[in-house]
Amino acid sequence: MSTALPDYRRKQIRPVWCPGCGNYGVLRGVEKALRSLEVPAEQTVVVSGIGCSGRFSHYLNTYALHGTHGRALPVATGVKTARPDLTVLVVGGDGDSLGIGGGHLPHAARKNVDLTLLILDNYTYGLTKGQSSPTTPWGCVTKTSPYGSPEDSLEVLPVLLAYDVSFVARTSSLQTEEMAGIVTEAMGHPGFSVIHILSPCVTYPVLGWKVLRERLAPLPASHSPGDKAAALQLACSRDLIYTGIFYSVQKPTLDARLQQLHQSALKRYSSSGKAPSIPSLMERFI
Ligand SMILES: Cc1ncc(C[n+]2csc(CCOP(=O)(O)OP(=O)(O)O)c2C)c(N)n1
Ligand code: SF4
Repeated sequence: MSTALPDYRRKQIRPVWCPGCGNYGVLRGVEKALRSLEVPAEQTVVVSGIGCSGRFSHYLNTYALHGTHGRALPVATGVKTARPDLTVLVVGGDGDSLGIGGGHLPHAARKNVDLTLLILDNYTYGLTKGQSSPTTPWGCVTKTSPYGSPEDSLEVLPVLLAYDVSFVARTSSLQTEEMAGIVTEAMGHPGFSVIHILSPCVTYPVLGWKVLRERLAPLPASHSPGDKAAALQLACSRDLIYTGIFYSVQKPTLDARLQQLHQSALKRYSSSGKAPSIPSLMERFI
């Protein structure tokens, strides 16, 4: 596939999201980021899970893998490990990334696999018509909680910081310019980067645009992304919902560690005088 840059929108497939859905803003922000990075579209793979957010991968003119519910991260880890030269973007909803797929997050974090995950959080399961999700706030009425949700919502950013994800940011569908800048930074970050994107569902509204307009605030200019304790404190803010880059540190990536292993295994074989071959390796297991 060869694509004339810098056009990343897939013209043949129009988004089927409801008019007014926050996901349109996310698509605009991501397109802007891809344009500013000028990553070749044929070198880019978007892996998505199932949900309205999962349809994201259809709408960009890149390679795409629309997999199963909750499994985008392990699939993307496989893609990146087999082809470290590719740029891999992962997209999932709050249900996909934090509910059914939530168990994959700590492992992507400890591997520091070089991926960017966008969590499109609308506080509900949009595709399946508005059930409560891990981020539905306590007391909210949804299809599965007609008397109000009896559960607390997951604190997304504190959880990501506790997992030591090496790049943690938050933005919203209202802020496509800011989002483009954050996505650009995240995709340039060597390691696992996660962006929590508040993106309202207008058809099953739990998170409303009004809340975003009233409560979003940029991180204080004095915040240093290397300061985890400060990042955690700001992530726990209840009144203001801060947006920006909370945390960013450099750690070895999975790919760099695998390359190292590869080199030391080759060294061991060459010092033994035997060339490594698949049959000689298999012999050890027979
Ligand atoms: C294994 C499995 N369980 C359940 C479903 C049904 N299902 C599809 S999407 C979805 C939730 C989607 O919510 P979210 O991930 O928050 O994405 P949104 O639609 O809100 O963007 C569910 C429960 C499924 N497809 N596969
Ligand atoms: S159901 Fe909600 S999340 Fe899904 S496309 Fe419609 S507005 Fe967007």
